[in-house]
Amino acid sequence: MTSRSFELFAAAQKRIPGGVNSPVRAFRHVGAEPFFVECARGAKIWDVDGNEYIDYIGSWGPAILGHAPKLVVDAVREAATRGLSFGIPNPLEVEMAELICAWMPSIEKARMVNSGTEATMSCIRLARGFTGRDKIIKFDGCYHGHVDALLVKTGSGALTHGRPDSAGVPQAFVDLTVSLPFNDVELVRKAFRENKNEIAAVILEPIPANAGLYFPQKNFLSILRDECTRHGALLIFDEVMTGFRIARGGAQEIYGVTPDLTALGKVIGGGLPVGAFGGRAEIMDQLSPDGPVYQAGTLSGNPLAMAAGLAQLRELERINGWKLLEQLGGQFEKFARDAIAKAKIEITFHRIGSMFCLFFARGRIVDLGGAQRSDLKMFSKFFHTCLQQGVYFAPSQFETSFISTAHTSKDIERTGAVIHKVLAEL
Ligand code: HOZ
Repeated sequence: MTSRSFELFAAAQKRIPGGVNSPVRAFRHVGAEPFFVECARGAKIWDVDGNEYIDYIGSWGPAILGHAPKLVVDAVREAATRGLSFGIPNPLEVEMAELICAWMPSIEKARMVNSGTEATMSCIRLARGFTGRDKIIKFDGCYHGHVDALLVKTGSGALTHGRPDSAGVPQAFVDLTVSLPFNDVELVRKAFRENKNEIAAVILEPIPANAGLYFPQKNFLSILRDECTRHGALLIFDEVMTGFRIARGGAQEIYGVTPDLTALGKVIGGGLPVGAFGGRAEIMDQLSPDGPVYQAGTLSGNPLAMAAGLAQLRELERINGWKLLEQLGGQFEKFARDAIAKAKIEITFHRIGSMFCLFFARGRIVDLGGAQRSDLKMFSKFFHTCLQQGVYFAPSQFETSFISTAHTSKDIERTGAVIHKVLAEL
């Protein structure tokens, strides 16, 4: 622990619960205290004590072009000269909705919100309003923000801190949520049979990235699609992490499965607080003022956030960022696999594009149960030793790390050398 960070954290703990504004930042999973950031540029962050790190969090996903890319900062600055928030429609909201619909063809209409949590929460309400049903199927370890109905066997900070079911969520809400192991189609079919005509929606991260990172098995997503259609339920993809990150059209493009509704966030805000949700027009038209489902927000479609997101997404397309991220991810994977092959301990490495995770567990990991086999002590040692060497990975086994287009081959090479050294000594 460095001294200025130590002082700041002591002060923070007096006035902010747990000293943090979001539990994943607390470093408790790795038995430590967080460092405080002085500034961040490109792939690097510097803490308040002058330490430099190669950052593989990127603000938990938004910083796909790296930190503070000039063109995004310029776009925000320029938008700010015209006003910070209007509470009246502005042209950038239309541009953003058009871009989202063009890049993700399952979305015919989109609405902007301020966070991924709001996006999934709004999808659930809309699905209930559209179907006239109350129950939801979700999957163990999938995290969809801190929405009451979805804080059941959830992932991310709740799982990290050992409380995947939150206090404060009324039992009546929990009773409406069926949480199942990911990748188990038989249990999905059984749940539909046992809750006939009661399921409003199945919601999932098509690629779960909040309990580490694992993947849908062959046909899992298409079977979910068929089951939802057969039973009159909506299929909701939470692409807050994967949307516009792993491909221009997100996980739905990669797997070729069309959801009814999609929740988005992170990269679409370019680092400012943003979420969005969208889907088929007949469903989205149920929203107020056209329809009976209420959903609103003073800052929704905020001009600064729209300007930042549009600048980031257009630049990503201009440089074909997805191709570059795949190259960097491939390079990272090669270094990581070489180091793992030489290590004495069992590690399972998962990657898709610019998202990756090292599980300190052996064997196939396709669900939360698999992720929970990980050796958390070993993970913690790995995390700290990498941090000491200037490489910052997610401070929890139950999170995913991210590469940005600002990472250079040299950064990746240096990280590879660090992983190699650290794993050899574990
Ligand atoms: N969704 C982020 C990754 N699991 C966590 C962000 C947060 O909870 O602060």
